[in-house]
Amino acid sequence: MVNSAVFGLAIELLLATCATAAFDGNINYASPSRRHSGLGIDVPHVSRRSLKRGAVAYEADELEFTHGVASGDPYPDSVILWTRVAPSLVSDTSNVTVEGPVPLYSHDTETYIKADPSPICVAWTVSPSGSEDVVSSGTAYTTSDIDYTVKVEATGLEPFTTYNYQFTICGSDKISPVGRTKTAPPSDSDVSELKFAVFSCSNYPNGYFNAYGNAARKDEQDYILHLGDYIYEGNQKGERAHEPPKYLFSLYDYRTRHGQYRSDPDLQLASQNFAWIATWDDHEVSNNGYRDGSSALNNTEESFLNDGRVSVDQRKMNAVRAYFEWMPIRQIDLDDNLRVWRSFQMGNLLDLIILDTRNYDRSITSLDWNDEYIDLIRNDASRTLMGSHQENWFYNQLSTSSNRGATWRIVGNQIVFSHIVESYGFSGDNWNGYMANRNRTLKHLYDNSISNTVFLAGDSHQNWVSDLVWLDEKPYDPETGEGAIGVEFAGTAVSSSGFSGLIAAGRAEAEVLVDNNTVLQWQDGYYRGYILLSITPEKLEARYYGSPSVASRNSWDLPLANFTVVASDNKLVRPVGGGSVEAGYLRGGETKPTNLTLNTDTWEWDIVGYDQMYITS
Ligand SMILES: *[C@@H]1O[C@H](CO)[C@@H](O)[C@H](O)[C@H]1NC(C)=O
Ligand SMILES: *[C@@H]1O[C@H](CO)[C@@H](O)[C@H](O)[C@H]1NC(C)=O
Ligand SMILES: *[C@@H]1O[C@H](CO)[C@@H](O)[C@H](O)[C@H]1NC(C)=O
Ligand SMILES: *[C@@H]1O[C@H](CO)[C@@H](O)[C@H](O)[C@H]1NC(C)=O
Ligand SMILES: *[C@@H]1O[C@H](CO)[C@@H](O)[C@H](O)[C@H]1NC(C)=O
Ligand SMILES: CC(=O)N[C@H]1CO[C@H](CO)[C@@H](O)[C@@H]1O
Repeated sequence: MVNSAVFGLAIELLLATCATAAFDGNINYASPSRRHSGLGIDVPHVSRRSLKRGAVAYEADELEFTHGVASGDPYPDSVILWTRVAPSLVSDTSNVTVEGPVPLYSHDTETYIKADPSPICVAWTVSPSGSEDVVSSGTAYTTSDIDYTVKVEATGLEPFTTYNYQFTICGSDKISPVGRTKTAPPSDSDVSELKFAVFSCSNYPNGYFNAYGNAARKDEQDYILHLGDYIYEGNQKGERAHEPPKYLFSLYDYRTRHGQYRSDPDLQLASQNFAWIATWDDHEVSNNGYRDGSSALNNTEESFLNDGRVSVDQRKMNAVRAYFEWMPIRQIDLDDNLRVWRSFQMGNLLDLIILDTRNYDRSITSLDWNDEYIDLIRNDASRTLMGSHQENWFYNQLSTSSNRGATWRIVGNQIVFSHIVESYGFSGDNWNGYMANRNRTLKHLYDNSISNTVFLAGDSHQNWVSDLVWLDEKPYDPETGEGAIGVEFAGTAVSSSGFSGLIAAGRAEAEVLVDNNTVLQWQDGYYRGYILLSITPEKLEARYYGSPSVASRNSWDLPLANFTVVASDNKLVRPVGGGSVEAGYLRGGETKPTNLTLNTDTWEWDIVGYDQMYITS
């Protein structure tokens, strides 16, 4: 006779094993790290909870795909797919109440059972574009523990191939929008061309995400790069006021903010149709962040007494966990101090080296109240922007990439690298605040004769194009570019404020900046926008696009300037920018606004809407 209690237990164990397998299908249960108990989710616990008597399942008609779909981190045979399926738009409220330090997850079973019915099951399929054949599929669970996000790795794919993907609520006909994505070329293949749209600094209340929408609709790029400040932690008001209406501290705060940003139709369109490769800058956590704090948060007892009631580390963990739940990003090795720096080998054409100059292991940065001090120590040999582990990896990546014969090294970096003095002096919050780290990078490139390195940067909300040069150490001729070791393309913001004046004043400011800085070839602070990089074995082209106003949702998309780098030249092609740009100031060239709706007598826009750049400034 079978002992029914034992039999029941066996069934339950069996169910628990199956359930754990489906939980494993969702990468976010290990988000950002299963080995950091305070950060990861206790999956066996969630699984047991769902098997308790009284746990109720949602019906499919109680659920929605609330925030579209997204994909990212393409490999030759796999890609990350993302969606969110939930009873409402609202993020999980487990940490809303903030009395004293913000709690991480309480493992109070009673709370969970009441708050959280059984896991939601989602099935996903991937088909080559233009075909109905399912070539990769699976199921995954999600629960409130991970804010109802679903993140899976679709494997077994063909390289450099466009795929469609879709999620379905298991056992129902409720489907997500169809997403489109593309795998990477194999590292040893010949690739004739790759195109990337490069974005940074998307501040939601400041303006509409026209840059995302325009690039997505033009549909030229293979992949999207985001160099950080994808969300902002502030509390701006206005017609696109921040949600929640407060500075972000708790896990709930950061999740809600990610949800608000991902509700934007232009961001949704860009997420749905392209594989993203993203890294963070400061605002994903807090303004002017570094290893031990940020401009508005010192790591002191004081921080528990203000309205944040949170330590620097706890706040960073909340931000990082929400980021990993909401972004289609791989977990490379988060047990290494929340590492996001990683690289992508894309054929023999290029290596994309993605850095974290912000949160990983950065020495103190400029925090407003300490700017004079930072000015004194910017040349201090002990200061690091990346921490020694990442720094060694970075140099190793540059060498390995060069040795394997990849034509280009594209450095996806947050902050401006070039030695540029601004009206107030050198920034302490970009590479110029960390001269030793900067010099070692240049020394590595020069000593090892590493060619074709192109730095990308965001963070500054303005456009800066420079030859990559070690001034005062190596000879450099700004006329010809002789002596440079590469190029830097720093890009403006999607919507964050840049130069706040009329377009003519922006050009005048740009002229002074170019005159003041030997390496700087083009500058423009007026426009919001993005860069479209087109890379072939022979040359790299950077096309800068500008949005004349983000005060409304519109499709105005001006080509501002184009730059070319010929392989092995290690400098911008002369005449730089073809000798003519639409905006800003070009060294030795002309600024020729060709758009007739711009009145060049007054330097103001003739059509309604253009005269206001931002919603708020
Ligand atoms: C952090 O500490 C500095 C130095 O004591 C102080 O000037 C600054 O106001 C503090 N910032 C915050 C947000 O508490
Ligand atoms: C340019 O340099 C001059 C002289 O060093 C300085 O006073 C001015 O602030 C600088 N302007 C800009 C925009 O960097
Ligand atoms: C970096 O290199 C510049 C140019 O040679 C030099 O002036 C500066 O002192 C160096 N700083 C450090 C910390 O190596
Ligand atoms: C001027 O720019 C706007 C916005 O991109 C565009 O709609 C319009 O066609 C342009 N006009 C000309 C004459 O190029
Ligand atoms: C840059 O190149 C694009 C594509 O060829 C072209 O449409 C645009 O007019 C060019 N812009 C400038 C400022 O030369
Ligand atoms: C589900 C969960 O962990 N909820 C907790 C969120 O924070 C409040 C206040 O600290 C706790 O009471 C809940 O148990």
